[in-house]
Amino acid sequence: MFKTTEKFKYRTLMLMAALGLSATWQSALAHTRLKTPVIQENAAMHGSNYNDVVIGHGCQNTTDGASTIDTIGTVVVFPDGKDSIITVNGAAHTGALSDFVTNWGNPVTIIQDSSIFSHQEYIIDSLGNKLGFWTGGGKVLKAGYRGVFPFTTAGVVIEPTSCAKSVTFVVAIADICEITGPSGFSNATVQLWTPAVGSIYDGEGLHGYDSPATIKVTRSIAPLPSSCGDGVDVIVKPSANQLNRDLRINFDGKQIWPQ
Ligand SMILES: [Cu+2]
Repeated sequence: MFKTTEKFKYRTLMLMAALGLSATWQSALAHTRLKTPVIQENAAMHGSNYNDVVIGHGCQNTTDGASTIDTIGTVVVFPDGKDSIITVNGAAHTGALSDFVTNWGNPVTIIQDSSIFSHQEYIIDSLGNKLGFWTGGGKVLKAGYRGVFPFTTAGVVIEPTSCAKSVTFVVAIADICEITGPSGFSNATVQLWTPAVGSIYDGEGLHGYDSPATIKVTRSIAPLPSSCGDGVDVIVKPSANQLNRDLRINFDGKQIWPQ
């Protein structure tokens, strides 16, 4: 039979074990991600899907590596679909994105909101397509708190004659804690949730290395052609060229991050 003190010790140990487990589990989940990472095709007139970028934690201090540094802004960029890196069941695809998606080009709409950061602005290509956005300034996102940054994605329609059963878009996100140039990127200054495609934002060795957010569009309108068998999974990543060009903050005509 347990004495009271032994019972207490046992319970404390079990509680500590449980807390340890949940802390590990939470930090794995706490990377910056999209709140809704899987959606269906959406062909409705002006179809859109409401979503959020969720910042799970700030930057890490150099003393004990805990995420105690506030976030001052974030940049979010979707693949432009022009020079993007496309794989089909893991194998490189040399054709165009239009082989699998009929209407990619202008994927992002900002939902106006200044509850955390004061500024929101689109990242556009030379044709005015909205490929992403940045938000920053005003208040900080305090370390230890989560931040939710709303936006919508345009409805995605999978090419009906293709064998794609899903198309996953890999998103590049930078959560900025301190403004630096690329040589100053560290766990204390930025959290890079980018695919490692050889851009200046790869962040090799840093916390979020090659661990980007994704949004997966599952086929839900036209049935798979019978010749497709089980169908294929398509993954679309932004190119290094695109990230080097688009993953930045321009404000009043001046680049303010990275610098
Ligand atoms: Cu993390």
